[in-house]
Amino acid sequence: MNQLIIGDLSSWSARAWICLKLADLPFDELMLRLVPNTIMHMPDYSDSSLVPVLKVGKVKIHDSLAIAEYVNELVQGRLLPEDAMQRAQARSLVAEMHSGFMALRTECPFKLSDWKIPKPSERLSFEVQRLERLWGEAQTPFYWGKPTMVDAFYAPMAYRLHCYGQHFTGQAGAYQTQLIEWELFQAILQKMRLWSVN
Ligand SMILES: N[C@@H](CCC(=O)N[C@@H](CS)C(=O)NCC(=O)O)C(=O)O
Repeated sequence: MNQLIIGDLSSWSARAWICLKLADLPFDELMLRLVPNTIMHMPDYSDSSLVPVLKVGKVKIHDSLAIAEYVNELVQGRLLPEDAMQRAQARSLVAEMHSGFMALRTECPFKLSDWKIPKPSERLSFEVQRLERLWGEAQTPFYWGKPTMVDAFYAPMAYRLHCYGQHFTGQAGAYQTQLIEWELFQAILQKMRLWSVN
């Protein structure tokens, strides 16, 4: 059986976990407590010292985006929209989440409870507005109507913003609420809450 190695306070792990569940693929999971510098001494789990990692036999697929794309291939593309143009846009959204929003990541680290931003930077405000614009274009209940990897990638961000006191109104807010309440997101959140010491 494939094994997904994830971390207790890891939004990237949550994204990979949701993709596997969305694809309905069987897997075992191993949750590691993310104490700084521990994973680098656990090469059996992760060569990169980061989670998530999906172990498929002897092969370790690391990085949430690589796992999402691998899983998408296994289920004949079900994790992305069928339409080619929408698929390209969906990939842009996933890529932007994966490589962007650096101020949000730095100034608002992923937490499991409410938190305050000391003094938001200009860049952080821009990124929050950017998310509001993107999410304002979402369909309901999911970005492309049916759940895709876009929703898996944005769900932890929806919750993160909520924890930092940012809840959008209008369509962006409706989408944010839907992501937070999504049963797959709530399921991984509960696991992390049980496992985390924070
Ligand atoms: N680009 C990677 C980022 C993975 C990452 O940064 N993982 C963090 C947790 S969210 C980690 O493993 N940190 C190691 C540690 O805290 O020891 C991905 O998308 O999977």
